[in-house]
Amino acid sequence: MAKPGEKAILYAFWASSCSWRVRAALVAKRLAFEERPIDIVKKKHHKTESYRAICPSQKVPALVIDGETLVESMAILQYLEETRPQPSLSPATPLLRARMREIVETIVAGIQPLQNVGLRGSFEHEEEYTKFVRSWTVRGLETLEDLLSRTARDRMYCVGDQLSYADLCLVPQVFNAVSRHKININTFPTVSKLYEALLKDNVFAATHPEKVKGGTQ
Ligand SMILES: N[C@@H](CCC(=O)N[C@@H](CS)C(=O)NCC(=O)O)C(=O)O
Repeated sequence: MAKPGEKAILYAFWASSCSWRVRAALVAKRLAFEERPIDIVKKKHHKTESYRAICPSQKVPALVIDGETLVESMAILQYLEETRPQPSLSPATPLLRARMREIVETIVAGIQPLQNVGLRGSFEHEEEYTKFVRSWTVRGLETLEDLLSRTARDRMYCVGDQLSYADLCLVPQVFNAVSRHKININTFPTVSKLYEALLKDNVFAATHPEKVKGGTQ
């Protein structure tokens, strides 16, 4: 278990959007960490009792830091922000923070749970699952396009002039939409412009799933 001052341990799956949020936050905040792969697709490491002892929901991610084990990606991001405020991932004004949370909620409540790989077992046929996850992802992208066209027009980030939780949630979710769900994001011009620009940012380039795939970072 990582004690205060030691390297953090991130339990994560390379293709998981929730894992990418935390991986990117650790890099943005320049924190040393080791990634321990939890395969949630083929080997199903997350279904083991030993992983359940780490994360009761048996989902990724989990982060061991400061001698504690934390679960739920947004709780982890909040903890990192409160314990390591610089560089900040939260805008300075209440209004911009509200705008950031509008985007975050659209993704963490309105898209991610409705396309989670764990839902597959609730559908008899792959096509039903695919139709379901694609429709909720598209609906969420439509919302994001409207929200971001107000907050991010001609800007590099979702909200204001800094990287925030909103960006950390947006990039992994759009990556899923494109790579897993084969959604054409060109119909969402603000989303796609922001996504392409943010992918070039080191925080996302260094933590990209394709870079992490198959091993620890
Ligand atoms: N609200 C949780 C969601 C975690 C979650 O759904 N993780 C997915 C991967 S992105 C997972 O582990 N799915 C496996 C399953 O549901 O069995 C968080 O933000 O950490």
